[in-house]
Amino acid sequence: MTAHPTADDPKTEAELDLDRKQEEVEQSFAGPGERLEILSPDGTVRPGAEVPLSTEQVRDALRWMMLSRTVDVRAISLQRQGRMGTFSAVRGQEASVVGSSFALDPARDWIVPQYRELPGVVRHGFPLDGYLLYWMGNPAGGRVPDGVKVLPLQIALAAQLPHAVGLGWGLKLQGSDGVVTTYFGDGASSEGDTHEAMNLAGVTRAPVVFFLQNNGWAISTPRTKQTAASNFASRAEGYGFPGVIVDGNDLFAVYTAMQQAVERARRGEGPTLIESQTYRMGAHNTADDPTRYMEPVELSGWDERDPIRRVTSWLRSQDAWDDEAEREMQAGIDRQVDEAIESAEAFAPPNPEQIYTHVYADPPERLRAQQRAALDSH
Ligand SMILES: Cc1ncc(C[n+]2csc(CCOP(=O)(O)OP(=O)(O)O)c2C)c(N)n1
Repeated sequence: MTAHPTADDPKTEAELDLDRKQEEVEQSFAGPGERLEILSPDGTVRPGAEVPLSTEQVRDALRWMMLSRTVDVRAISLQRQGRMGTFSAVRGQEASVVGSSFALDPARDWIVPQYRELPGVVRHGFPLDGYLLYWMGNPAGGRVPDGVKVLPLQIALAAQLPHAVGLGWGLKLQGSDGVVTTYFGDGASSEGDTHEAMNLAGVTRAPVVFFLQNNGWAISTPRTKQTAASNFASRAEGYGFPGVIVDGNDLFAVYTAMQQAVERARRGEGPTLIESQTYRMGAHNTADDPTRYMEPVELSGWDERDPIRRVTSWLRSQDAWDDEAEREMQAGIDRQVDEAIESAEAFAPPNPEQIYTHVYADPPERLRAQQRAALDSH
């Protein structure tokens, strides 16, 4: 609630302005309908709610979240040193990505990612060094190892959604019980591809979970300018399937919503749209400067809802976490990330003519000529 100045507690105009902005932030994320929430920001479980994972599973999920945050920090530093082209951090969205990926079975389910789902795709089998190579601009990082059910990262917004539906429909026609999950942002949801994909998925009842990460921003465009609807999940009704809103900073709620959507798809009942209301706690990528368009008060409000702190608080309340456990886990993660960086940097750097390979099985003469010219120029 906005505070009002009183005789005992007079507030300056600037403080009132900050209060108003904070309230606007709260309101822009609160769905008018039911939003699934289990783990409160203070790490306690809401009355009547059930914890859907074992303590061991929660520790494992926390490890993926901490790995993700460690990679964020290291990748930004590598980019600043000129050792990485660019990078889009996951910071703030760890519970959204990890909670959803935990409901997927890497042996039969597919992930069709955007580009901000590192812990999900790596848990699913995509190598961490390959992920780093991708952002280093090396085409070797775009290669998905055989047997790993992940499609390449997608930079062209929403272009992955029709692929996901085609894949899901194909699995259905083959009689497989595999489910396809595709990730996209609130910005990507405004693209035509999103609507075509959702319509086709509804009509074919393809086993697809549309996982929309509403992280508040599409670079500098706020979520409030992205749609005139009060939330994104309600769009699903128009395509003939359910839409649910979940607190995207709550690992337990995201997992629960996702598990229900996956089970629904496995039973042959078709797609679900999940709107995960989360927050990008930082820059869009290393080329962006959020201080140009984000209010500091907005960021501090979300800092209090840090998804990692929320999970560690819960684990501590179960006597399943302490400083020693954290040091040990972090040390193991640091070693893993060091090794992945070393391995990625050991790959031969790409040559300019490589941008022409793996585009066409049989390239047209015009492209062959361009490739020869690139080859001759160095
Ligand atoms: C078709 C297309 N248009 C524009 C861009 C430039 N672009 C890259 S990321 C981005 C914002 C994406 O926002 P959102 O979908 O919400 O995902 P987020 O990065 O916030 O996770 C834009 C406009 C693009 N990559 N593809």
